[in-house]
Amino acid sequence: MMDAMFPAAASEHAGEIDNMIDAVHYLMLVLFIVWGAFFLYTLMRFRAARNPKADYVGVKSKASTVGEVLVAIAEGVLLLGFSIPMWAERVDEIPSEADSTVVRVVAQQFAWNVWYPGADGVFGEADPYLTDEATNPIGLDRDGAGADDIWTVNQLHLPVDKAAIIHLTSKDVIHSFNLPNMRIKQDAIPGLSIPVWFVPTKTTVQIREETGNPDYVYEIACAQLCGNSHYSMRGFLTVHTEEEFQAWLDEEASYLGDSGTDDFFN
Ligand SMILES: [Cu+2]
Repeated sequence: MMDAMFPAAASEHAGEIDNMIDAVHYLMLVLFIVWGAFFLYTLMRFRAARNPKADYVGVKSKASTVGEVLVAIAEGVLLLGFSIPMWAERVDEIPSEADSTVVRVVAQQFAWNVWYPGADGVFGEADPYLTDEATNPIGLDRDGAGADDIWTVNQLHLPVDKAAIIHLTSKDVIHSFNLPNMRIKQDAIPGLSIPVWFVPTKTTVQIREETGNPDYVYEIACAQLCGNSHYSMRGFLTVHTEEEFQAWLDEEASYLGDSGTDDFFN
């Protein structure tokens, strides 16, 4: 019912998250009305005019205790019955890499470096001493498995209807990788590689049709205040059909000339 207030949903698990948010808000609405009414009732019932002498016994009804227990039970059901199982699926049921699109995302002040393993499907080595902010922000070693790796800045591309596993890390401070349409948000922490997974269910073309907005884009936001240009940490996710995705990868690979630089920003 509150769907219209959420960013357009475009992943397999988005509906579950939205239902949970709805349930929490409806519970809060009920609490607001019932506790508010109870508060007004007590103001009237125990007003000075009606109670000229202090009453040292006070309320004898157990109604508020019963109410508190019912609320605690409802919250327990939301937490143990819905939230924790949903979270467990995110962190424990990561699909196999063989059946997924596997990407690394390296956050930094103030951009998202997106790294694909290239044609061999194997990520190369990264060496901090090779890092060059202009030509090699991830410090990719082009010798060995890294020869065909592809990286972009602020441009994540994925095929539709296939699990995407994103190994998330950060070069400097804590960032938070947020794909609002995919209902994904995870901190990127220096020194840790954290897997995030989801299944995008609508291509960029489809979401543009659905929203009636020909310029609609899936955004990557940084959801953790990470420095003075935190606001500018805006990336884009493009969801393709499988064929379009392959064509995009091939195009990116075609820029891997003999120049030894990676100065493509697409
Ligand atoms: Cu950030």
